[in-house]
Amino acid sequence: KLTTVEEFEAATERLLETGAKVGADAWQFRVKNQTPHCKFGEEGVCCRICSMGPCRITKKAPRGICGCDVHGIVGRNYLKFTAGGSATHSDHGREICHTLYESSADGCYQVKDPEKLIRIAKEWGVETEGKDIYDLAHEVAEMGLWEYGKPFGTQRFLKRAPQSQQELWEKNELAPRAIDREVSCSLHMAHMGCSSLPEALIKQSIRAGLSDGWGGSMMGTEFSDVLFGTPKPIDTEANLGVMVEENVNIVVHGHDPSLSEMVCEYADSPEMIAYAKEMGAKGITVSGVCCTSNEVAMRRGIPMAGNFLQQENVVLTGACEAIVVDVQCIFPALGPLSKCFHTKFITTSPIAQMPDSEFIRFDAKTADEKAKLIVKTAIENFKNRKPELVHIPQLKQKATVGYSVEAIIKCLDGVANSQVDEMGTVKPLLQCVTSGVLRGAVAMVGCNNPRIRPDLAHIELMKKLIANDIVIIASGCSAQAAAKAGLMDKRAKDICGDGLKRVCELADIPPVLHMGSCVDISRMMILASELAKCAGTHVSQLPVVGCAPEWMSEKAVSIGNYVIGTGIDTFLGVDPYVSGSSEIAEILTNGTREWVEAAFTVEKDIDKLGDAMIARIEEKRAALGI
Ligand code: BF8
Ligand code: SF4
Repeated sequence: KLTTVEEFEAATERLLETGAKVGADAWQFRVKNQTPHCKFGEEGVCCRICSMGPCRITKKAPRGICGCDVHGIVGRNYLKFTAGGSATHSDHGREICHTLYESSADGCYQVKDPEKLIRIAKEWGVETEGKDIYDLAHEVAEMGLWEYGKPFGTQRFLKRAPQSQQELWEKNELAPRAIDREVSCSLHMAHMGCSSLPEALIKQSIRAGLSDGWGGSMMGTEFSDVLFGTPKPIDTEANLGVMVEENVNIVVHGHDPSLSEMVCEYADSPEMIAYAKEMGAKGITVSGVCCTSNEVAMRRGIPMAGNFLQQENVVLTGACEAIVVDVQCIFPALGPLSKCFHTKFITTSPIAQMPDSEFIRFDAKTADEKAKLIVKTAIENFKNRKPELVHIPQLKQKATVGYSVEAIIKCLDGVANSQVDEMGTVKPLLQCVTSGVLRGAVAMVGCNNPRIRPDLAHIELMKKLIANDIVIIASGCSAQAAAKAGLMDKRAKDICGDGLKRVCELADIPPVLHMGSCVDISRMMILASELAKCAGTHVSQLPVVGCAPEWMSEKAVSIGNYVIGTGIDTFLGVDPYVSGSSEIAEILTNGTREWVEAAFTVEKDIDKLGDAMIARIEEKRAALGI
């Protein structure tokens, strides 16, 4: 039985009652204070990039003081938004490169998937024969770091795309050069007195997005696999009920697995468990929020306490000894909120420093001692709990996660006909699609956003799509919504169409496949590329679309740009602040087809959004004659 959004909300209501007792604030109240939002901001027509402004475009004032029109202003804002996202994902990737560079046989980090490292090294033309695995790791990590600032050439991983996509990128000057260059070039173009031509601004948005998806994020994913292992199917659980009242609860939140992996490692050590017992707890439970949760769920089966808009709920349980964060998507609200409880809010990265937190600086060189200190701090905080405030909602679902591309290929060997099909390739998957057993695939990604009833769009869309024999690949907070609802339980096959149900049975998979965190959307690009290569088509011809129904962050816009940039139509449930410009809206929803054969659709009505995706998938099938 699936858990409903109503049940999530009832649990939240109960937690907010606890919050009321201690005077806690919550996003539900702040949203009210911020509504209605500023119209100019919503439409993207406010410019404050120079101090002659701010200028806002209206009927009466169609141009800013410098003469820039609404299309230039909306386009520049969109480009800056994208650059913010691209910088953020890519900097995460850079940190992982540094962690790989620090890896050693006897240090804090080891190489857990040497085969993958060797594969990447060969792909990059590095001599691997007879080389010590750590020498190779350092060489490849350094090459990865050069991808951020190299003066010449384009991103190495672009070669993984089908030839046709690479040609489009070359022809339209969209192939991303050094990652940092694309971010800085975007900021340069969006400076006062530079670009205001809509086409130029959107093209650069796509290029900056591609430098993320095929550059920074892809390195983040690939090197995380090298360091921490390539995900394989593993069982876990999701929702707040994974926290255990008798145990010390440590919640990891953020994005970089370098921190969360280490915390998990120490929390699981006999020494720390014994210490927790000594302090009156039965044991230690680590659970996660947001993408770092996806990372450790995919590799270790660590349970997922919740997604983005549930981060405050974790503290509101009164049973969270420490919420340990690194970077991105962390509410500054956690500082004051944790002060209402006994919870320690531990920040660890110079990139994300916040008031009312305890800062334990984490880095690759001292990761072990810092992780130990964090776990100890949490254990020692157990005694400070206020029992009258403790309430953990007993909601949770089982989930099977860990579907990297490598894992999907392996599972699908289960549906392959060993007489005709090549094993160990995407061919069986393609065969399912061509024969119509599966109608297509949707990449469901992105956040929660209070503009949309949290999780409802993710869950309703997934239910509709799987009932129509469309398999879902999910990541980020979308994946967690699915897991909380029960859609990643293999038994969810029973609410699928007959074709998908059959595939789930043969391959022993759930109908919604957890592909990881948001940087792991790069995995989706690889899967789509492999399918297109195998089918001998362009990516854009595949019956595959992307969807971010509840997105909120700059990173999500960067992702959107690289997903359409890779030839995959993308459906959004929230407008990226572009409704103020008919020209920018037209380019994003249609004009980009000329360059990359894909575009955005923005539709706020969930039902229509689902219908539009199904219609697009069927159109693509018809065009292929399948
Ligand atoms: O990178 S889905 S709320 S957690 S931005 Fe953030 Fe959005 Fe969640 Fe991960 Ni992605
Ligand atoms: Fe106004 Fe132009 Fe300055 Fe923007 S760049 S704030 S539109 S004068």
